[in-house]
Amino acid sequence: GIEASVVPIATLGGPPTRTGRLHASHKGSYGDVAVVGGAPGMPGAAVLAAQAALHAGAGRVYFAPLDADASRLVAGLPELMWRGPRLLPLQDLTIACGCGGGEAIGEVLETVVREARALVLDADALNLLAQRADGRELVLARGERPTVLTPHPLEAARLLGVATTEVQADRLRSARQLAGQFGCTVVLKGSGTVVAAPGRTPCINPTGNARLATGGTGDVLAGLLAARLAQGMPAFDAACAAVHEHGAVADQWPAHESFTAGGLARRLRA
Ligand code: NPW
Ligand code: AMP
Ligand code: MG
Repeated sequence: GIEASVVPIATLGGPPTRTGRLHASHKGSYGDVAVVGGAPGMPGAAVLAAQAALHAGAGRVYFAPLDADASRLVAGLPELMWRGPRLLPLQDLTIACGCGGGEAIGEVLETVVREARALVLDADALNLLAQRADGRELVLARGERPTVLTPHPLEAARLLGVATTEVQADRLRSARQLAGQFGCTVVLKGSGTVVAAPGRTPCINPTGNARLATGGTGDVLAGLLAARLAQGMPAFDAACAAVHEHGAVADQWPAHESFTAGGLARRLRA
């Protein structure tokens, strides 16, 4: 008969492997991300977020484009599981939402915000929140759950109802104000990204450079952040880690290589 088993059976809780993942882990151990976005004219935003979530090591990535045309772009990403926005099992998923959502995000935003287990709200999802009289209540309604808003200065200005110059004049204060208003973690993007959350000392991210000033890098950050939340990191920690890593990849970019948001997504690691 067989006398020896030469490979010990690893258990969850054993030492991490070289990749930092546990031997006996499986895709269910690393969380699910659903990307809802990609309206007509900007399917790429949702594709970039989904690609970032995959490369950052999310266990499964569901893709719910708001424009059927996105199908042509996801052909190169067979790892994605396509769902209509209304077919997602939202309660189990972290949602990177509003990446290039356009007006169409309005049809699903409420369901997404009410049902998701954790939330990343970016771009048009934020613009829509700013327009809705009940935007604040919508986010606050579910209380304690990992939620991160990722506005750039103009999106932050829309949420606060002030001019962009006012946001930029005191970025720490603006980020804290938004965190207080929405009761969640806020990432105020731009050079020296600020991460703020109620009851936490805000952080100013030291990484990143003007290479990031190109279309789609914000969408990549949303996908990366969703992956970190899906992997179980608390919201504030996930936000700090994601902006640091996003900037560090741009800082370490090979000088002879052109920089694109797609290339940035592909360089992310679990
Ligand atoms: P300015 O020019 O200085 O007055 P918008 P968007 C300001 C999708 N995308 N510091 C700046 O204003 C997104 O996901 C799709 C200071 C800038 O012109 C959204 O859904 C892509 N100011 C949608 O497009 C790739 C700053 O804000 C203005 C700033 C629209 O999003 C691209 C832009 O804000 C894009 O991601 C800073 N650091 N950053 C795709 N491939 O499908 C921004 N501003 O009008 O809200 O437009 O951010 O392009
Ligand atoms: P978005 O405006 O949504 O496309 O997001 C742009 C991303 O690139 C954010 O993560 C910004 O913080 C980052 N970014 C843009 N410009 C700069 C810059 N000059 N220095 C550092 N980061 C930047
Ligand atoms: Mg953006």
